[in-house]
Parts: sequence; C-alpha cells; structure tokens
Amino acid sequence: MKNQRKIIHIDMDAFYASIEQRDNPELRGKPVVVGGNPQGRGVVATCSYEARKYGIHSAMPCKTAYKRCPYAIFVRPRFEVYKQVSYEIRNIFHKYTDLVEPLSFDEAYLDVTENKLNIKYATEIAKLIKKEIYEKTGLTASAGVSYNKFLAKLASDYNKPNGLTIIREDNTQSFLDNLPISKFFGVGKVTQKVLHNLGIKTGYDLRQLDVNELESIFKNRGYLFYQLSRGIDHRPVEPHRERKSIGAETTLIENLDIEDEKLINILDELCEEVADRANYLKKRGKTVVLKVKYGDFTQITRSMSVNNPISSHEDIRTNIYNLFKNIEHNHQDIRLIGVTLSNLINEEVTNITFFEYIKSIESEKK
Ligand code: DCP
Ligand code: MG
Repeated sequence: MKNQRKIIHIDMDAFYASIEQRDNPELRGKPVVVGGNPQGRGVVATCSYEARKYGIHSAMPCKTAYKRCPYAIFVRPRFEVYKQVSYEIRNIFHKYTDLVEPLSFDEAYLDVTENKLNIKYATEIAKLIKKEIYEKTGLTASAGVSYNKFLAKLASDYNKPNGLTIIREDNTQSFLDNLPISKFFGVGKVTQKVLHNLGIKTGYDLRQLDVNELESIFKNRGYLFYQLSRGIDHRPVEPHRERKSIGAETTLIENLDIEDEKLINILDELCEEVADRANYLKKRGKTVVLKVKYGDFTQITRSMSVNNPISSHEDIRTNIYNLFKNIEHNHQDIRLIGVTLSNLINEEVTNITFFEYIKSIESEKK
C-alpha cells in the first residue's frame, strides 16, 4: 500500500447528448442522437442512454441509427456549447490538482496523490467533483478511483451513467480476471480476434500466458499485456499531452471519380486546414499522410517524409498532390479523403494551452 498514487478518471455521461437534453426539455427521457442528418452520410457522434437501448452508438452511420430507432430525435452538434462545458469542468478539476491530463472534451485523468485541499481520500475528491459538476453544469459524470490510469479508467466505465467505482489493490486481480479482453488498453478489434483464436477471452486467460509467449505473439505489446493483466501501469498523469499528428478528413457529399477535379480542390482545402492548425499550434512535421477510402469502404494510406520539417499550406499541398498522383486507379470511386501531418516537432518550445488543445480536438472531430 505504501507509495501508492491516487488517480481519478472522470468521464461525462453521454456528453453531447446530455447537454442537448439539458438545454431542451423536450428531449429529456427520449432517444436523442447527436450527429449528422438521419438520411445523410454522416455518423453518430454520441447518443442518449435512451437511444443506446436500441443498439445505437458513437461512430455508427446515422442511417443505421435511424433504422434501429426511427423515433429517435436527431440533433446537430453545437461545439461552442460543449467547449464551454469542457472549460467549466476543467476549472473544477484544477481546484484539486494541476496534474490534470485531458483525453478529450469530456474526459480527464487527475493525480490527486498530493492535492491542493489536502484531502486524504481520493474517493472523497471524486464525490466532491461529481457533485460540483452537477451543481455547475446540471450534468452527470462517472468517476473511477484507483492507483493507476489503466485501472481508474476501467473503474469510471464500470458503472455508467453517474457511477463511482473504486478499484483497490486487494480487489484488482479479481476485477481484471473477470474482465473481457476487449476492455484492456491496447486491445482493438484485430488483437481481440488473435486472442480469441487462442482461446483467450478474459483477463484471467491472458494472465495464464508467460511473458515470452506474449512477446512472441505481440512483440513490444506483449510485455504491456503481461503488466496490464496484473494491474501494473506506471504511466504518469501528463498535464501537457504532446500531439503526435494533425489531421483533417472529409466524407464526400457524393462518391467522386479519381479524375474528378473537385477532389483536387477538396484536398487543397484539407491541406490548408492542416497548415492553419499546425501554425496555430506552432508545430512542423516531417511526414505527410494521404488517406483515401473507396466506395467499397476499403482504405489506403500513402505517406512520404521530408528532411526539413514543413508546415506551410504550399509545402503540404505539394507533397499531398504527389502522393495523390501516384495512387492506383482501382476502378472504385472515392468516398473519403484525408490529410495528416505527423512526425511533429515544436517550432519553438511552448506549452500547449487548454484552449489550443480543445480547439485542435474540436477541428479533429468536425
Ligand atoms: N465523440 C464523437 N465521436 C466519437 C466518439 C465520441 O464525436 N466517435 C464525442 C461525443 C461524445 C464525446 O465525444 O459525447 C465524449 O465521448 P465518450 O466516448 O465519452 O462518449 P459519451 O460521453 O457520449 O458517452 P459515455 O457516457 O459512454 O461516456
Ligand atoms: Mg463520456
């Protein structure tokens, strides 16, 4: 128990949808979907818990959501309002500690081992934060309390909405043993399949493999899985998360032929957006990445790297056009295109402020 950190993970419940229900009483208690037009090509950003009963979830095409629940009320996102709430909850976190690592608009890790109010128990702080969030914003959050980030995040997810879950050292192993492997950090759909094929379905199953076996299957991630299945995670709470890339992409209003001139204009706009944001964040990048999704949903990415980091609209465009010129014509129209600048370096040493951070997330989600 000695030298244990006290970590809290806070995650707002059905964030965008709850704000819409808060601001429009007619939406309360009803299935609400925030995202695109139900007949259009957009995806669901999020939905109320009432809508989740119909199997609707984030990132699902709006058309599918409509089929699952034609009575759902579809509303467009209002990022300005979400940003304001994000700012309010963030101010509440900072009353307790400056070791706050936001993961998105509605989610953050807090290290409260040492805290500004000298409160002994992290659970007490989590309760106070939930209460204050509700009083200030009228919204509920779920909190997880534990001694590392991995466990705190699992805990906040355990009893949503409006939950408060504590994972202590003495109940960690039974909690993890019963957990489906899809809930482990770093296990996406592909890894999940590999594990299932090996008969590994739960944390308990994962823990039966020794480090060598895990490393031979998963290379570097093997050791991570070895540690996580035992509840070990030494990652610090990092107040200023370094961005790894700056990207912009768009689903086209209609699929376009690869020769269509409109594509060049759209690519140009995306390059400009990436350049603007890079300049805003004072970043330059060595690698540009072009992403193309075809009508049949297959996707390719092509990248190239330069010796001297770039950030201007012209430089990004030149490289992206070169990549675009060389992609194969596979007789499919194009559905989505995207431009990313990665391998970033700081133009000058700056700490990215919360507003910059929020702004960059916001444009990422557009
Ligand atoms: N979001 C988005 N697109 C996604 C996922 C999320 O635009 N694919 C937005 C909408 C969400 C917000 O980010 O409201 C927070 O994401 P969460 O994953 O925390 O989801 P919610 O807060 O909506 O629901 P939950 O109660 O499960 O946390
Ligand atoms: Mg949330």
